[in-house]
Amino acid sequence: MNPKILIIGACGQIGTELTQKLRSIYGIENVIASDIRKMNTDVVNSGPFEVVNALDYNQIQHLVEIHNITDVYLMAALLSATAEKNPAFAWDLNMNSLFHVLNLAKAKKIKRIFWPSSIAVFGPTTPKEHTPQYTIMEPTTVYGISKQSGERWCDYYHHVFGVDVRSIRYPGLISWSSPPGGGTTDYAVDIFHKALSKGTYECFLSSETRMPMMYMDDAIQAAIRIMQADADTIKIRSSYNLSAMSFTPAEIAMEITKHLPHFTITYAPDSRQQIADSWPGSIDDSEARNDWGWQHQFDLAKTTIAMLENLKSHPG
Ligand code: AKB
Repeated sequence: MNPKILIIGACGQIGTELTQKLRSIYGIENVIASDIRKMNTDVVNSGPFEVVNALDYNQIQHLVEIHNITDVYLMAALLSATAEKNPAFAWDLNMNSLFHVLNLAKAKKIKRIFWPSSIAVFGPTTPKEHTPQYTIMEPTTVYGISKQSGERWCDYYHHVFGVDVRSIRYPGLISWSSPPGGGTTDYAVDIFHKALSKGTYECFLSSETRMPMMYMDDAIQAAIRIMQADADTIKIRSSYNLSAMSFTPAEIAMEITKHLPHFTITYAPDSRQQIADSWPGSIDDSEARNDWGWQHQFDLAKTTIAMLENLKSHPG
């Protein structure tokens, strides 16, 4: 039987593409998109849409009941750079929206939850290269602290209450159809826009800052794959490491010049540099590959081609 899906935060960077993909797989009527405002016409006009505040348990419960929801994808969150500017609200949104959905599952009102975690759960004391699934985790950002706490609660709700929650630790995400929203990895999206519009880009991180990244198609594929997997193959109920590629600003700039030979990059690191320096350079995701068959499709070369082609054919 098809799941009946509610996406909370459907107008954000991941939610926008996730909504379209889930609608193409499960049918438009089976995927209810929701967000705090009607912020994205593609999402709002392509199927059922509800305005919901992710901090309001009663509103979410009402939607779950009237639409007979089985699966919730909770995508609403404040990302790393924005969270540093508003720590109290970031903690409130990132934690309490998760509790609401976990409690709905505990009360058996929904069957499955997808909740994204992040490489931000790691910190400066974590091994930097090939960061293992199980390792030292001392995040130094508000966002990282909220994601690490969220992971512990997911694991707790699974083991104590039998809640079927599934999660992955996303690296930086690169997408052309929707802008990123206040993260430290956003430069890897901005750079393509500026390369095409201006031929030059001033990067807010230093040239050698290596970070794990992923093309949005892979990120969406991962979310759907982990949700489709048999419950007993999901051995980790906190969150799975997930990896596709790692590069520095200098390396992505070099890749862009293969297609736009006159492109230039300059560097003016700001407060986001400190956040980036606290995160891993590369991730070991063998558990996700072994347990539920995760495989990425896009490396840096393929991502660069996809970004440039899609932005050229969909300007503005
Ligand atoms: C951010 O930069 O905050 C996010 C993330 C790595 O979770 N893209």
